[in-house]
Amino acid sequence: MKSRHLERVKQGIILFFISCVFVLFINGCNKSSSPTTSTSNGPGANEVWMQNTAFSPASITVTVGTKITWTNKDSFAHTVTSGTPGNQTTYFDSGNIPAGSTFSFTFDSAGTFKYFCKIHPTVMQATVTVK
Ligand SMILES: [Cu+2]
Repeated sequence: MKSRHLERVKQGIILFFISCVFVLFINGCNKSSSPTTSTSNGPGANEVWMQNTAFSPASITVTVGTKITWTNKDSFAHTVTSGTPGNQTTYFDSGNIPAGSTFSFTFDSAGTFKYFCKIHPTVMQATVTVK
């Protein structure tokens, strides 16, 4: 009786260690694959976020023909309007971009294009440089 009981305990311990190794192995796999899924932590290439009442990045450089997409990450509206607060130009104007929405514009000519948000002109000013 006693030896049988000891065998059961031994088997139990072995099973416990096997499952521990298995769990560690699974966790290790999840950890090693997480960097590839964490790429959505910031704006991607040719992308600008409107977040915390700011354009991020505030300065972006692209090549002629590139389409830039602005995404409104805030819970209120913004605009993407060419020019400066005192001197708006007619190159592009998104109108109000609601929370969670996007606006895209393709830059077909080289130059330095300043833009701003008409709702928050004093704090939201940025530049697109097209080469
Ligand atoms: Cu704004």
